[in-house]
Order: sequence, then C-alpha cells, then structure tokens
Amino acid sequence: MKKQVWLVACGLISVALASSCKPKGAQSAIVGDAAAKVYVAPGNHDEFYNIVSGGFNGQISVVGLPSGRVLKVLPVFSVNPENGWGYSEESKPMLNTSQGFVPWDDLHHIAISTTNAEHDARWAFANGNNTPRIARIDLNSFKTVEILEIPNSAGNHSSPFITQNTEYVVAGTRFSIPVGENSDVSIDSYKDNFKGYISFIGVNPESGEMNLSFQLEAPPFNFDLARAGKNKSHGWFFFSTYNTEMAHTLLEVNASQKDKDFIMAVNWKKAEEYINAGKGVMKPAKYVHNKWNEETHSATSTTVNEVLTLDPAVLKDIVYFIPCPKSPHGTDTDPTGEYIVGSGKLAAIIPVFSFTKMLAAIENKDFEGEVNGMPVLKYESVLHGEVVKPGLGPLHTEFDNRGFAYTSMFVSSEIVKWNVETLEVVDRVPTYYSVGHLSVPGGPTGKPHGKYMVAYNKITKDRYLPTGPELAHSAQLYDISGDKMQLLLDFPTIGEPHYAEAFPASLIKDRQVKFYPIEKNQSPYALKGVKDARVERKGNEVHVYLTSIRSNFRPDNIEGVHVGDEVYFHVTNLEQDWDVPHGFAIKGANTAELLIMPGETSTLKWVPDRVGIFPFYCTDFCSALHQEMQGYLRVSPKGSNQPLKFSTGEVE
Ligand code: RUQ
Ligand code: CUA
Repeated sequence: MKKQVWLVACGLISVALASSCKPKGAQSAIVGDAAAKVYVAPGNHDEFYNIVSGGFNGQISVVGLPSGRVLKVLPVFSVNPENGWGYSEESKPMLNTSQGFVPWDDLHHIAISTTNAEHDARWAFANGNNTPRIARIDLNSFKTVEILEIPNSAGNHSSPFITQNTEYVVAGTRFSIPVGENSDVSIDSYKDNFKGYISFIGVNPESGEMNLSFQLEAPPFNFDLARAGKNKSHGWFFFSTYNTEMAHTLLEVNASQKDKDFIMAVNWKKAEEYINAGKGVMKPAKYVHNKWNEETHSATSTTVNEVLTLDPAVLKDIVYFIPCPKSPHGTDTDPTGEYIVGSGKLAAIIPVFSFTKMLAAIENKDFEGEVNGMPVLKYESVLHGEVVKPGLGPLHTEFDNRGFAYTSMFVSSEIVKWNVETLEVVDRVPTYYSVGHLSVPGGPTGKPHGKYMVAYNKITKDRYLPTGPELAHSAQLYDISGDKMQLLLDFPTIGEPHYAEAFPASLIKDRQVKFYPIEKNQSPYALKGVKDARVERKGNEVHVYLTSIRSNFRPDNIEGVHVGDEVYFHVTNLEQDWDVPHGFAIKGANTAELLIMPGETSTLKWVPDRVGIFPFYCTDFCSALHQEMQGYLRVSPKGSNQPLKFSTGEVE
C-alpha cells in the first residue's frame, strides 16, 4: 500500500518535473530603466566576463555582462572547424582518451580559479560528462590547454568544483560502476559490485597543471554536484548524492523512495594526512592526460596506468553523511563557509546546514547509523534551519555580498531570494522558463560582487523568434543590487547552458596574450622568415613549409604532389601584431581550415585522391589584399615523374 502511494506521488512529481509551469505577465515584469542598465555604448566594454558552459555542444562561450554580447565560442571537448581545433595535427592529441579520439562531450559546469576564496581568474575548469574528463582553459589566451581523463568514473557530473586556493579540482561520478578486473558482472549485483569514485585532482599553483592526486571509494550512490568548504570550512568538500536507495532500474521511481538522501562531507585535509602516512593504495587504472604547449604550439597525450586510492570505510574520519531531503541536486556553501545548502529536487523545503554544528556532531558522535562503514550524522544535529515554502524543484543556489541566497526553482520557474541567517524568503521573481543554474559575479566565492544575477533557462517557448523544432536556450539578466530583483534582459545562449561563472573584466583584460613571439616558437615545423619557405618530400610524405604574412603565402605555386601522397601543410603566421590571424584552406581537404594566430605554427594533413590543380587561400579577411592571398597546388597521377617544385612567383 505504502509503495502504491509513493508511485502515485512520484508520478505526479514526474509530470510536474517534465512540464514546468509557465508564468504569466512576462512583459509587465520589465520596468522602465532596464534598457539603460544593460546598455554598453559602442566602443565601451562590459564590466564582467561571463564564462558559460555550452552543455551538449562541448564548448564554452564567453559573454560580456551586462550587455549579454557573445564575445567568443571556444572548443573544449569538441572539434572546431573555425580554427581547425581537433583537425590540425597539433591539436588532435587534446581530444585523445583511453577510448581513442572523442571529439565531443557534454560540458556542464565551470569553475574559475580562486586564491583565498576569491577569483584570480587564471584558469577556467570544465567537466566532460560522458567520457569523464576535466579541461583547463587558460584565460589569458582563451584556449583549452589541458584535458585530464578521469578513470573509474561514468558520467562526470559532480565536477569540476575547486577548493579555495585551487589546490584541488574534484570529480564525482554520477553513475556508479564496477571497476577493475571484475567488471563483467550482473547489473542485479549493483549493491555488491558497483562503486562510486570521487577524484581529487591536484593543481600546480604556478603552471595550473593537473594531476590525479587520489580517489576515494564511496558507496554506489549517484553523485550529483559539489562545493568546497571555504574560509571557516576550508579543508572540507560537500557532495550531493541521490539514489542512496542504490537502485539500478527505473530510477525515476526507485531512486525516489527515501525521504532523505545525503550530502557527503569529505575532510580532504584528513585524506592528505593518510596519504602522507602511506595509507593510500596504488590501483591499476588507465586514463590519458593531454597537455597543450604554448611554445611548441602543439599537444601531447600521455597514458597513465595507476591511481592512488583511499578507502574511507577503513580510513576513518574522512567521510560523513548528512541526511538531506530529497534527491538533492545542487549543494552550495555560502561566502563565509558556515552554511551548506542542499537543494532537494523533490523536497518541499530547502535545508541549510551549519558547518559549526557538523563539527560538533562529529565530535559528539551524534550518529544515526552507518553506510558501508561510514557514519551518518543526525539531520537535526547538523541543521541550521529550513527555508519553508521556497517553491517547487529547487536546483541551485548562488550568493550575493549582502547575506542573501538565490535559489533556482525548476518546476515553479522562479528564483527565490532568501536570507542566509534568518532563512526568511524576501523576494521571488518568475523566469522564462524552467531555470537551471544561476550565476552571480563572484557568487560561488568568498567574495561575491553581487550586482547582477544571470538565470540560465532550459525552455524558452515563446521568448524569441522561432527557429524550427529547436528553440534558443536562454539567459536572463537580473539586477540584484536592490531589495527586489529586477529583470533587465533576455539573451539567447550558445548550446545548452548549465553552470557559468562571472568575474570582473579588470582581472584579465590587460593580461591577454596578443601574439606569440616568433623567436620563442619551438614547433619543429616553424619558419622564422620567408626565406625558409620550402617543400620537401620524404617517401610518400610531402611537407609544405608555408609562411603567411600580409598578404601572401610562400611558397604559393607547388607542383610534383602525387595522388595518394600524405601532404602536410605547416603554416607559420609571421605577423607580430595583435588581431592578425591568417587562415589556410585548400580545395579538396575533407577536414577543416586552419586559423593561425600571429607567431604560431599549425599543420593540416591532406591526402589528395584525384588529379588536378587545387587552389588554397587565406580565410581571414586580413588586409585590403586578402583576396590576393592565395596559391595553387598541382596534383599529378600516382607514379607520375613530375618532380617537386615550388615558387613564390617572384621573377628572378
Ligand atoms: S546541472 S541545470 Cu549539470 Cu543543474 Cu545543469
Ligand atoms: Cu591572410 Cu587573409
């Protein structure tokens, strides 16, 4: 009987989750001065950078706030025909994995590097959900410079979240799976054979380079999201979990049975102590580590074969479970680090936990039980209080600089503002529609800037001109500087946005890479001047060493290439000035173009399959004589005795 009641309740909840409410009166929500507040006059710059996940497109977009202008879309886990990322010989290794070349991923969350819990904005981290990976993007060059695969993981959703000095980036597995030798097991044996792994990835404080420091073996829950403790809770990490029922079929029902799931609190300083005492165990695991080198202008991919593992069932005091109603999605920590918010998708309240109380409960062994040998704390002992009647379907919470929290309500399509101390709801505004993540500049840090909040919505319905069956996803910008939130602007997004972070433009705008010094170019294919331009044959490989500079390629007439040759175009852009990329494209290539930054060398491989004359040209309108920036390549039949020759057309 009880089970039946649950099934009915879950059915209703599923319907509610699937078809979110549509608020009325969208237009009347806009007040008079909204346009002036988002207007950034021509020639002026935005105040904030907004680094926005692209979800299922595997990319990141860079947006200016408050204007909502899209400044750049950069490939992370995806190929990009615009600049040859993933197509050029130099960039291909970046998308290598233990499964081979994987040119796509589902990129959900962004973490901007911090020092002392404040944005330093040196790097952005992003997760790949499907083939578990974490990427690091250099915010001086807006380029993906590192991708680390995560072993023993499946559905890298609880990632990437960082500690306050960017000591670690974490990755919690969404799907628990059996790992190691014995992974050919019955799915029915889930509880016995499946495990959830939590990865702590160390970040080099100077270079930013990542290394998988250790993994924690956790029960086979679904790990959803996470946040580091900060300031007073520095040293701890909090992971939301669902499916603590440990179901493996029809989770919609079977993982919604219990009133409470858990927030898993991890004392990572304690984990470090165990590691220093030699308590970690090296276990086999295969994963790859890809790094981009800004001097060779190329990537390397290395395979690693082991990982340091800690078992918190044996090594006590690392892991504690905080009961949290009900199937929590986001877990977020406030700027002081005292409060931990759990957003239970199916809960009627928002629980706010106290770090101080948690420590006391641990001290007093205020446990209500154990899971797999790890203590479960008593809900009441850890609870600061509950936000009552917040709305339906709480997902994510951000904070401002005035002691308020903002929680997105997916089902009731609204944002609820509440006081972190008193837990009183002070304001609510509708979103259009079905809001997922929120982003306040500095919102996840110890020092939020407040001022604006962006809501990233899943469903837009009638907000924009329609574009066939798929409609634009959307962001909405709110002014949060006053007592009442004020909707200022809608703007469509690239891909499906999940999390985003925003920080003051002044942090990075004066330290941007303008060009790459040609004298530092260590590419084995670099040319230091036009005199070095040449073509060489090595067996069936033809290496074309090209220079590009306004407004010519050298060499620009090439003959003696045969059908079936492997032709490598190594193009060096000799410009030493900001904003002068050159492109390279050749008719017949079945990959992409190259877009080569000043001082950079990039290589396109082409295997011609037919006889003919093939024009190549620069794709970037670089000068008044850009249309003159072209050349011809002649392909002769296989076995032809047409000798190799090349020229720049100069009359000698
Ligand atoms: S998750 S809403 Cu990855 Cu909330 Cu996007
Ligand atoms: Cu170079 Cu156009």
